Amino acid sequence: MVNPAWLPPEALRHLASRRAVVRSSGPVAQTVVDEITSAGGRVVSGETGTDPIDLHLGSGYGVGEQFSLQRRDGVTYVRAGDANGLLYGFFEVVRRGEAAFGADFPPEEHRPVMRRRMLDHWDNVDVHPVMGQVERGYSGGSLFWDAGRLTDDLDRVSTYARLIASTGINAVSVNNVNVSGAAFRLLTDRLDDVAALADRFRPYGIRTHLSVSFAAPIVLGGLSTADPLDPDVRTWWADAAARVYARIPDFGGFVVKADSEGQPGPFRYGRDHADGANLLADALAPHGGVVHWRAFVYNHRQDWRDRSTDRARAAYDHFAPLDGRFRDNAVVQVKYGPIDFQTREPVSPVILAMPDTALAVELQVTQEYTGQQKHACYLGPQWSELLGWDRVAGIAADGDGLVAVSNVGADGYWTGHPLAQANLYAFGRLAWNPRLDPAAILDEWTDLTFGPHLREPLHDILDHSWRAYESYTAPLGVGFMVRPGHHYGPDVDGYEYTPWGTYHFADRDGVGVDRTRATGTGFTGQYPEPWRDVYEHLDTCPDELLLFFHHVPYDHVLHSGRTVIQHIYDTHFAGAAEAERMRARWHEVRTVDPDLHAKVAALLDEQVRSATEWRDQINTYFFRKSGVPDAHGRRIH
Ligand code: GCW
Repeated sequence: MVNPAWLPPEALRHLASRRAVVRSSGPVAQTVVDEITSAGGRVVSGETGTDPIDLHLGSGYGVGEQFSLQRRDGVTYVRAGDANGLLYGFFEVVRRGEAAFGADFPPEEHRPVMRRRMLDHWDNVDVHPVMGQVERGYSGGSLFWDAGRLTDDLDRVSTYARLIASTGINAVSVNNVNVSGAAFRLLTDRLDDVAALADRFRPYGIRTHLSVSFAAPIVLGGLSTADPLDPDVRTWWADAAARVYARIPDFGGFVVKADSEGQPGPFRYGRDHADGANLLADALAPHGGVVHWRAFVYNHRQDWRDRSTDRARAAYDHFAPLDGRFRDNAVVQVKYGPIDFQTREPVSPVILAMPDTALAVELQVTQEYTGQQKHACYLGPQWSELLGWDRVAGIAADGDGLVAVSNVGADGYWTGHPLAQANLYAFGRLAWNPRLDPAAILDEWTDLTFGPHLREPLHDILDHSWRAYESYTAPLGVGFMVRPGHHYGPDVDGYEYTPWGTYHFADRDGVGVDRTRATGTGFTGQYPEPWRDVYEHLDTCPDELLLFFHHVPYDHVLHSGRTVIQHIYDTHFAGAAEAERMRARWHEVRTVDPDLHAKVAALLDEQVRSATEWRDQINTYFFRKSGVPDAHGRRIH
């Protein structure tokens, strides 16, 4: 049986024997009716007035996905804008539990801050020779694709749709942004597969999106060019989009990775990213679709000897000058940091630099650089910190929303590590409301999944797990130091002399990347005031980002009062010890399913092993480089 994640039958038990009225129609309203019925509730007409009711759900009270929730005279009312709002209101009732049917409470207004709350799957249709069925997937095979074919288990897709819709997700992209093999043809003769998935997402208010290749007119259409200004190319895309909408009328749109890590794009034709994005935006516009055009563009073939090229600068250099040139339905999708989903990065300056462009911020729920779902690492606090930036959280209002790479696969627990379900849940909730407290989100998830008795141990294990991961991996924002290729585990110099642009520049005297305007790559100049100066100067640069922005000697004293080298030793000993503490805490938990307990225990063993390896490789590396002993005389190899 598939693990019910945060919607086991017990999570809906307070609906049993309740009488509900549902005033709304269509597939999403039908989902709400089915939910109530399968939880043991009764959906009544409410016409006679003699039949007392407990729950009244209706849509058409305003526009959009919002809803209000109220308890009055012993009836709980959900008054929603549209059918999606109805569904979200229903799941709010689920989250409230018995309290939704207790004492009266005045109307509460709920509305999503982010307009589009999207999960991108990096699922390949074929099994990719290097990346497998899911690129950076740590949860087994794909939910959607099985060695070139559409999955036989579409019911599991429905279950997934239900889970993510309950958190507020309303868009999903079903294939990898690196488009290869049969995935090209999802746009044409394999469109039925996409339609079959869309049929499963639709009842949960989720629109289906597709990653497409910029070279599709050549590969699929037999044209000699994919030049965005070529009239035949424009016609080809317009026809392709029309065919998609004829088959899937509520299709969401395209996702495109262009001129990035070998994917084709407009540069080849001497065009820029606005030309490329607008080509697809124009094809989608008559049908109400959007293109998500990724800003993850950099030179992945740089010469490590070339100190003037800085990967951190690339997205801004390519995109910021294009602000104002993108169509309204062209969404520029920007990774949260300037490099690549590291444990700690400053916010991407692109997000702060394009006020006249619809932007979406991209996160990684899949833990490529945060333990690959072998380490317990609750990312709610990281995302919450990021969303504390007004411009990031505010993107919804004038921009487009939040996107994340999903961490789900064919695994029985959905997410590989059972506790990584919390990340999927938290992403949806933060996309709905970026101001939610990640600790409170963890309570919600725990209550639904296990019941409140697990709140305390799970807080003990997860609350600081992201910081623990940061402590035992690359220090002070310098990033990477991972094994090249698969990116799991330490390899301090693994990327140092490669073309990938992810360097730490450690030598016998110091470490870090000088990105200042004064003496470095000038990256700090991509930020507006006050950040361009905050990051530029050693006395104002936050400790946790010091080595992202500066190259400093090992005896540089941090704001914390410690030297850089002592900070490295201390945090690595502490981080690995924290992993051991997390494991010990889990062993005190007695009240969960034995299989789940054993699975998490085994993963925590691996986390402790891996954290110890990180600690020892990093500490040894820097001890050998610097020759500075640990002030506390601990064992360094
Ligand atoms: O983080 C990197 C990954 C690639 C990924 C790329 C991207 C889909 O290592 O596997 O490719 O980012 O975001 O496009």
